[in-house]
Amino acid sequence: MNEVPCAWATVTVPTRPPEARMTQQPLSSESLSRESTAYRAALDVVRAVEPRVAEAIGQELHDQREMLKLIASENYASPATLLAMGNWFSDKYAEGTVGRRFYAGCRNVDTVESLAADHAKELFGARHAYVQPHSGIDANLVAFWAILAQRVEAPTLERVGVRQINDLSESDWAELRAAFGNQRMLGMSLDAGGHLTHGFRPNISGKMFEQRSYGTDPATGLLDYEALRATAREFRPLIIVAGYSAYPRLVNFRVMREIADEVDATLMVDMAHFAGLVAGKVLTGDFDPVPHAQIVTTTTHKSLRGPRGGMVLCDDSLRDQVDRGCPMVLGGPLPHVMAAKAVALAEARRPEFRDYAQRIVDNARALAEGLMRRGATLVTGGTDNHLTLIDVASSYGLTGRQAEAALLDSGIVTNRNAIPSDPNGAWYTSGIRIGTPALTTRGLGAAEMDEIAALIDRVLTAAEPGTTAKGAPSKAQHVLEPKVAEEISRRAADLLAGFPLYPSIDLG
Ligand code: DSN
Repeated sequence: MNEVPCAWATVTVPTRPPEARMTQQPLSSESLSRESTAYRAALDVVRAVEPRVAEAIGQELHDQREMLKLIASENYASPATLLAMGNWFSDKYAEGTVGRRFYAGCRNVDTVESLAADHAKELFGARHAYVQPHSGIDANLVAFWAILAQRVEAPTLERVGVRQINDLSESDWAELRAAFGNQRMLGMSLDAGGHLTHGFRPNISGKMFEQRSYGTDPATGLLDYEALRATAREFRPLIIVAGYSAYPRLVNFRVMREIADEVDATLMVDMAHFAGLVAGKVLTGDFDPVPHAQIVTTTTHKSLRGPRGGMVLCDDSLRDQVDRGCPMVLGGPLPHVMAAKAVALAEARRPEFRDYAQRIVDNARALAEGLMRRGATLVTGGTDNHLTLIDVASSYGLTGRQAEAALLDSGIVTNRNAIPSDPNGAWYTSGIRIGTPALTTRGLGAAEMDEIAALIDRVLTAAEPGTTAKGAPSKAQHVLEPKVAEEISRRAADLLAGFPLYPSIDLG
C-alpha cells in the first residue's frame, strides 16, 4: 500500500506491482481501494445498458488526469462528493423548502437540504442559505427576483392593501409588471472582468434591467471605486452587483456597501469564483462579502470544490423571498446535488480546507511571478486571488484565441478572456485567463507553478499568428511547430505524473 497525499485526505492506494503496471493486469479485488471497487461496479452497471457512456466516463477520467488544467473556474470534487450525486435522490420531486413541500415523501430530502444549508451558514457566517439553485446563473436569477419581490412587489401589495399578487386587480397587476421591467442594475463591465449575468444583453439580466457598468482605472487596472460611486449617484440603480470572473485583484465589499447604501441600492455579491477563498478564510474583513452584502450568490463547483450547482446566502430581510426561488425561477430542486453540496460543504469546514485556500493564492502568485519574470504582461501586473490574466497580444503578438489553441496543442488547458478595452473584442480577445484551484487540489505547489510558467512562456513565444485559407491574416488560426507542442505536452505529463488525480481510483 502507498500513502498518497491529495487534497481531500491522505488516501491509501494499493501498490501496483511492476508487472501489473507494464501489462495493465488488473489488481486483485482484495487489494482494490474502496473507491476503485465502487466505481468499477458502477461502471459495470452502466456498461450493461449503454457501453458508450461507460467508456466516455472512463475516458473523461483519463483525459482529466492527462491535462494541465488551468481553467480558473474548474476544480476536482472529492470522490465522496461525486458519489453522493449518483443515486436515487435524483428520482424525487421536492418543490418547496424544508418542511414545506408541494410533494409528499420528502423527509430524506429535508435531511440533506438542511445539512447543506446548515453547513453553508456555519462556513460563511450567513443568516440564511438556500441551496437549491442548479447553477450560478440560477442563483443570480433567484437573487434578482428576491430583490424585486422585496423592493418592488411588497411595497405595491402594501399600497394596494392586499396580501398576495393573486389578489391584485388586472390594472394593479399590469402596473406591477411594468414596474418590474423598469428597474436598474449597476454591474462590473465585461472587459474589466465582470460576468454576463450582471446585466448584459445576451443574458436574461440584460433583458430584465436597464444596466450600466463600472470598470477599472485604465492606469492601474484596479477597480475605480470613486468612478463607481459617481455612476451610482447619477444612475440610482436598484441593485449594485459586485463580483467577477476575470479580475485578478480583491474587491473591498465594505466600500461597495457604503456606495450602495448612499444611493439606496441593494448590494448583491456574486462570489462564484472566490467562494473557496472566503470559505477558507483567505478573504476576510472588508474582502469577505457575507457581512457586507444583503445577498450573496455563488456556484459550488469552482474554488469551493463541490458539485456543479449554485447557492444563495442572505440576511433575514430577504430570507422568505429567496426561499421562493422554486418554482419562481427554478425547476424542481436536485436532491442528489444537494446531498453532494452537503458533503462538499462539510469538507470545506475542515481545517485542511483553509490550507488549501491559502495554497490556491500562493500558487497563483507564484505562477504570475514566473510569467512576469519571463517577460509576460499581466493585467494589473499580478494577482491577489486565484487567477491571472495574461495580455497575450502585447506580450506575444497573439490573440487570446490563438494562444488558447497553441496551449491546448501542448496539453495545457486555459480559456481566452477579454482584457480591459480589448482591441480584439469578446470572441477573439487579447487575454488568457489562468487559475490555480484545480492544480492546487492535485497537490502542485510553487515550484511546479514556476515550471508551468516556463511551459506557457515557451509555447506562447514559439506560437505565431496564422493565416486564413486565402492567405489573409487570421485572428483565429495559429502556427506552432509540432515538435514544440510535443515537447511541452511531454513535460506537462511528466510534471503531472508526480501528482496523480484521484489516486485512489483505478478503473483497470
Ligand atoms: N463559466 C464561468 C467561468 O468560467 O468563469 C462563469 O460562468
